[in-house]
Amino acid sequence: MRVKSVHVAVAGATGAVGNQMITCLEESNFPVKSLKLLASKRSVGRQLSFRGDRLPVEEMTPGSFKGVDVALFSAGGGTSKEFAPIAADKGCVVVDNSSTWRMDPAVPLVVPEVNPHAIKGYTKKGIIANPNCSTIQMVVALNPIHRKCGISRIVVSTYQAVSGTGKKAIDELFDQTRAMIHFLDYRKQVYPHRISFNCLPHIDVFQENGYTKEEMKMLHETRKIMEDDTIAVTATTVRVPVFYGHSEAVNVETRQHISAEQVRELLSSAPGVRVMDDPGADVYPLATDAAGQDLTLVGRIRQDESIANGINMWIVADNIRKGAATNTVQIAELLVKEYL
Ligand code: NAP
Ligand code: 12T
Repeated sequence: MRVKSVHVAVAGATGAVGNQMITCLEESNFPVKSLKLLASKRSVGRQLSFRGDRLPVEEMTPGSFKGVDVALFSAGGGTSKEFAPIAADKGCVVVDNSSTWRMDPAVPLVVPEVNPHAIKGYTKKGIIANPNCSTIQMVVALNPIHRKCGISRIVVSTYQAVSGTGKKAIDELFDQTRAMIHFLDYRKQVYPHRISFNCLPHIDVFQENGYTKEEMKMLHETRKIMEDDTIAVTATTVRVPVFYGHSEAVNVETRQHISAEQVRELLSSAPGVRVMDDPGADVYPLATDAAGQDLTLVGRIRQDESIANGINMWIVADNIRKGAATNTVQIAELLVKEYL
């Protein structure tokens, strides 16, 4: 079957995620007829490479989306809120990376390995939401277990890389680390405390219930993607001094019993997953294994011996790739192939 070729725009093309989106479009042989690169006024005059061409970065304005079929957004929540409806009005389908539209009942929230069928709901608003990075890698690994034996509760602690916050946070970890090892004064701009040689139990903003917004996203988004509002989720999300790759310690309680060996076997053939689990040989997934590739890596699979039906595991993925850009491009690929 010949896939039709489309006019694409990347909004936030100069950012950590937008830049990776351009790379993912190249790597996936996405059927791009033309590519428009959008960012703020500050970036006008810059050029970025795509398939051997140098393309100009343009300022995003309401007129930017005329003639664009698919727009991949990663230019911040405020920008998505303002521009996604404008783009959709012009007949463009938006795949949005911000948290703005994720819980809107008229907007599908999609992880292709889990709920690809939900994409068809794009027609309601012309917007499809890409989930939060920590949630994506968790549901890729847990959905096969949920389908087989029913997950009743998830307890998760995350170890999240600074690249999730964007370019400025990557620089902050680098600059603070350099200052520390040279005994110089360090500066804080992005995070409220020093991130180098530290762990901050604080991602996104605090809510009235004492949880952070990141922790609450893991509850609400997991239920929406897995299409099951009975799953209980409790999360503690922590920023660690790692550049790329989020790690998660996950405990699941299931309705039916499953052994660690059965989980290992189930996940060995699960889409988008690679099992790396050989403690005797010191094999378990690391952020450095995850960085630069698209699979969700799972290891340390073992029985939770404190309850009847429980499993513990360690889940790692590249937060900028599968956690953001890759998942967005995979959604757009399915959209073009099956629906446009
Ligand atoms: P970043 O590195 O700070 O990049 C931000 C991008 O947005 C830049 O291209 C910037 O352009 C552009 N931008 C900012 N204000 C703009 C405006 N008024 N008009 C047009 N473009 C504007 O951030 P990032 O890490 O790539 O993240 C971008 C967004 O993606 C985040 O805000 C978040 O919503 C989303 N995100 C989602 C996940 C996820 O969990 N799925 C993970 C990370 C990020 P200039 O270079 O011109 O300033
Ligand atoms: N604050 O898109 O700082 O919901 O790592 C993703 C990552 C929000 C989001 C982060 C964030 C999102 C972060």
